[in-house]
Amino acid sequence: MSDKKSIELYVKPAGGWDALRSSWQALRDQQVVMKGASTLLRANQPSGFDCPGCAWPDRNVHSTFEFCENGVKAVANEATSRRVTPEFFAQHTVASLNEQDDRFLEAQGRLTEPMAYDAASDTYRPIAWSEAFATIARALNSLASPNEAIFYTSGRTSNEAAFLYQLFVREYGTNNLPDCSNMCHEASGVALTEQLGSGKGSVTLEDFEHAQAIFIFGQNPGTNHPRMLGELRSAAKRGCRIVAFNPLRERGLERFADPKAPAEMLGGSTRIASEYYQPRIGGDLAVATALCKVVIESGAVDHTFVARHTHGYDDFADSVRATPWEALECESGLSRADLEQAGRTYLDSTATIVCWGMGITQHARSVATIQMLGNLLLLRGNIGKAGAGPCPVRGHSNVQGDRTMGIYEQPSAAFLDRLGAAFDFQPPREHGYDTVAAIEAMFDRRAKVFFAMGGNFAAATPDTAHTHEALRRCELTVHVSTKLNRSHLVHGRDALILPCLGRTEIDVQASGPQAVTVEDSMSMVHLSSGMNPPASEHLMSEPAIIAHLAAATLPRSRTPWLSLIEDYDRIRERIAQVVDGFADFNARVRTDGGFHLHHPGRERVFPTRRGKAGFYAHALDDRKPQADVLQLMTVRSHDQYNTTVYGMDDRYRGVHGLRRVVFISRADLERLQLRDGEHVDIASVWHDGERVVRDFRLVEYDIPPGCLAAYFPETNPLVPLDHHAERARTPASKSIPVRLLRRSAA
Ligand SMILES: Nc1nc2c(c(=O)[nH]1)N[C@H]1C(S)=C(S)[C@@H](COP(=O)(O)OP(=O)(O)OC[C@H]3O[C@@H](n4cnc5c(=O)[nH]c(N)nc54)[C@H](O)[C@@H]3O)O[C@H]1N2
Ligand SMILES: Nc1nc2c(c(=O)[nH]1)N[C@H]1C(S)=C(S)[C@@H](COP(=O)(O)OP(=O)(O)OC[C@H]3O[C@@H](n4cnc5c(=O)[nH]c(N)nc54)[C@H](O)[C@@H]3O)O[C@H]1N2
Ligand SMILES: [Mo]
Repeated sequence: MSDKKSIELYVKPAGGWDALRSSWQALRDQQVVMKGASTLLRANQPSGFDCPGCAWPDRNVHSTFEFCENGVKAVANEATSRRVTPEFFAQHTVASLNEQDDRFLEAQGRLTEPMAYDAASDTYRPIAWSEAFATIARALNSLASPNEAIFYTSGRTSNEAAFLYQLFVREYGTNNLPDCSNMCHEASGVALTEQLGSGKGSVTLEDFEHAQAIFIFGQNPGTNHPRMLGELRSAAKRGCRIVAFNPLRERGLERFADPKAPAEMLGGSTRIASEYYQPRIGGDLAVATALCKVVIESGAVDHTFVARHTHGYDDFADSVRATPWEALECESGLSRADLEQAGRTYLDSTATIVCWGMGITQHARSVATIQMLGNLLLLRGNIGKAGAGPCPVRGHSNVQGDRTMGIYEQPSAAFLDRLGAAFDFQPPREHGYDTVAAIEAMFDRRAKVFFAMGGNFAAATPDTAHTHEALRRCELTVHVSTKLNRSHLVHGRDALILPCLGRTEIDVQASGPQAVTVEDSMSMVHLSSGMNPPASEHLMSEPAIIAHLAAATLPRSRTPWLSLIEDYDRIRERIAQVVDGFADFNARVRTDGGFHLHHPGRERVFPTRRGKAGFYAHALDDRKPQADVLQLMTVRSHDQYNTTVYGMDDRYRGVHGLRRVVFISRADLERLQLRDGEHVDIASVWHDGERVVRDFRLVEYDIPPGCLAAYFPETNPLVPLDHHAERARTPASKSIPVRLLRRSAA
């Protein structure tokens, strides 16, 4: 983590000593060495806290500590000994903080007291909690309609907090509950719900032990889900074929040295992907269609499964047969020989898991692509049997649970009926704003109050200049946060920062220390209890903040807000009344390792409108290459957690001390007469004009011609707000049409 700027190929396997060294460094940087070590031993353990790093499930609740470098970084940064105090805010105007980068903001440490923006001094000043709640209540109760308020959620929020939050928002009177899912796996939910009758993945960790093939599309587990590498390593060792599709050769998908395996730490390592294909950005719809074509044309369709459990096969098969190989090759960027090879690997396996991440969801055609992956699974009956099924790999540690608890702008009527009955009120029926619609509403002044339960809306969202203007037009912006971030600095006329406990911290309420629950990417629900003392005596828990805010805002509510938070078991009793699958919640979550939420697809039950799983035909795009327009994907570096920038390195991609880089192929460098190392501006090409970010260093890289990669959030200004997925409206931040602009010699 030195500040040396360099680019050099990383030839070692992922993991290994570098992962241990970097974890140690993270603990040292945050000065949490003593506390950190014991804190980490409790991550993802039955009596510990759920790692805030990612949504990958825990292997075995009784096993020893499962090492994860990026989990360590997430924990270390929450357990940091640095503090952002009222004195800090007094010394720094918001204007001066706005000149600092995201890494600086994060590095200041934990927020300690509620703060309110003071326009006269352009600083945040301390405010009492009661005054903060009264301020928000006044603002909310003076709006012409509850639909003028927006309530965002990021995916670290516990089930208990999420449940209370959506209840509060609906009692207040709106379904304006956008969340980070809108920018993340929304397309997976839309595609799978229509196709299979459930928006979640069907596989469990045990399935990884039985799969004969695992296909991985658009995902970088070495950085974003490091614990997944352990599963892939075991699978590879027993001969499971692992097939990766990614425009970049990601180190973690190629080789892994497990820090828990002594032999591998002495120089061995395991090859992960047995086949690695580099399609062009957005080429996966063509890849998945080609794989379906191989299955259909080789006569290997599981017709018994298809007849019994699916609809739509004939039309789908006709459309696939009619798609010419030339179009598939051209759109995917892969040769027919490669596509047929991958197809044969799929045919040779009797149990296949398909995993995918943001490289699939953040595209205009993401819903179609995911349904084509679903078609591929259905063709061979690869769902509802051991070792097979869809596996959308979620990001935030409780993003799936938040949705289960009702954080959703399009709630079902059945959910609202149960909620209204349990709490004796009439929930609003009109659907609310998703993330993109929320930005539009604030920009048009149809929304005036923006409240965020976690996250960093100003930095995570597309079209930064437009979004910032939208936030600044609000009358009030409020953020419940653990760390200082951009969203506190790009604020409405009035603004509040409400500091909360993190997941690693002890949460004491009237009845004693409390545990919360989370749901991982494979639908396991389990307890999480913090064990560090709170970063400051002024912090409140998220459930407590919501309960006090609700009590202040809704004097006529029949919900016993303050009693519910005295003992979180009471919240869980209410969840059990309202949310499907949570009967007997308190008892079941206290059994070993919690419980698994039923996924009907595991029994080959598909509760779609037709009562069967569906085949869906999707025509390919016909993207005509334009000479100077390239496709830019915005990805995460190894040293960041979404908008949180821990450090300046992206070790596995060989980048040190730099973030303003853009990866480009040698062919494009030559064609555009640019040089490796040269600095360029990047302009996105859109119907309403160009958006530009300045001064990025070109890095020659193994990436298909016509494709570029750079880091988010630096490149978010390039993502046009109306460039998003069909139906799911996920910003298409992995396929931004851009031009590279030569910088005039300064
Ligand atoms: N350490 C760490 N862990 C994290 C996060 C973090 O920022 N840091 N974020 C969390 C969150 S919220 C999420 S959603 C997940 C994200 O985890 P990922 O889904 O791995 O997210 P990205 O880094 O955006 O990487 C997307 C991958 O898709 C590839 N890709 C891009 N476009 C295409 C395409 O068109 N086709 C194909 N086949 N591949 C493509 C990229 O090269 C990259 O390898 O990770 C979670 N875990
Ligand atoms: N261009 C581009 N844009 C993207 C993406 C991309 O790949 N490319 N990825 C998208 C994806 S997948 C996602 S999920 C979103 C992420 O969007 P968000 O979830 O909104 O962003 P984060 O960066 O995860 O939020 C970090 C902040 O959360 C707060 N925080 C951390 N822990 C807690 C906690 O326990 N409680 C509370 N209340 N606050 C806490 C801290 O203050 C921290 O600054 O970004 C999206 N934006
Ligand atoms: Mo995400």
